[in-house]
Amino acid sequence: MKFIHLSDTHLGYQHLGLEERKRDFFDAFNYVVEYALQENVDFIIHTGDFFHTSRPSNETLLEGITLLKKLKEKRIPIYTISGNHDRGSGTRDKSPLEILKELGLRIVDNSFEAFEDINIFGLRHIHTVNLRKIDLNSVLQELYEKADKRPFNILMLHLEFQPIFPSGINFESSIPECFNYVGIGHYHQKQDPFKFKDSLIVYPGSTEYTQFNEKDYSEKGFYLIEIENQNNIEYKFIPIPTRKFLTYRFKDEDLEAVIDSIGKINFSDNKKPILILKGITEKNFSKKDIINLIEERGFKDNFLHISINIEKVENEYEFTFIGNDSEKSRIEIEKILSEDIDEENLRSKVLTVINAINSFENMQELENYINENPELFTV
Ligand SMILES: [Mn+2]
Repeated sequence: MKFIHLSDTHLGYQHLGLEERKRDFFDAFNYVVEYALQENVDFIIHTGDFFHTSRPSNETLLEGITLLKKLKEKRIPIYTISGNHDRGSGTRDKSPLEILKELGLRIVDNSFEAFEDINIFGLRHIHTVNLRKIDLNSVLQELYEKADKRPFNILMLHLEFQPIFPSGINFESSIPECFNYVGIGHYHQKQDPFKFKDSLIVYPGSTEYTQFNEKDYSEKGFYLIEIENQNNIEYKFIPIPTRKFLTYRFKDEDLEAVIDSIGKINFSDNKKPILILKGITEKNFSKKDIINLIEERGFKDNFLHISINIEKVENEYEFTFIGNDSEKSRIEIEKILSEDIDEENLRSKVLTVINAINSFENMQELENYINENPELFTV
């Protein structure tokens, strides 16, 4: 038995406001679908955030339809759960995933499906604030009991677990021992699969970069899983050829040399890379000045997008928490909170809200999310 596990495809995400980036998210998902057809896998599991928003554009819905049609034609079932991005606005409207149900998408939100000798269980995303109020272990145990017994059991989750999310829940108290394979979405950086008691825990990460973090760089892709029996699960990470992000650093004295070396990059990819320039400067020059330098040398058009991050020396200690250094800022925030808020529950709630805010790309997205999920902000 052979299946694919992918996650967090964020279809429709117009990263950096660019049409090309939206296309990249489709291409990455399409790569997995084509791979599935070529390998003729038995089925696919997708652990949430299929779409980037609960209101994808018509164009994005059509992209989803295109992908599912290919799988339907080859009779490859795909099972998914609702992530925090695509779960819809509850009572007011249907989830966009419901539309794809007509094309064979199996939504396994708080339910289960059987595929031959395998049970596939799933839970929709639950915000960590609400997760703390329930006994997840019992919820999952009860779900397991509802299904007819089968020799292999898969569980799909889209939740925040420690240690990746320090304010999240832990495996020990939340995952019962009845599942052989626990596939987890939500965290966008892939992890090497590991054993927790009798379960294999697998985080494939997202299929494209929703933000690029050089420090925690990890390749994008998905897992191809082969089940021999309960005790023998083979896994292989299959990389997706995504658009490249190139990061260069400069100081005042070496800016020209750095720009020259950027001009010598070999552009063999069919997708233009994204250039990230990070510099520390004492001079008073702007991003525009650097773009002009690159333009003068005639290689501005080699890149899809150029992002410049200038840090003035006198501003070295300025603290901003939305940006690339999210890990550092999280620790800073926790420190500030622990000094200012005595009450443990309140502190953890504030931290969760800050973490949630951090995961949005812009103000509009955040506003939409708050409007669509008012229950998150009531105790
Ligand atoms: Mn996601």
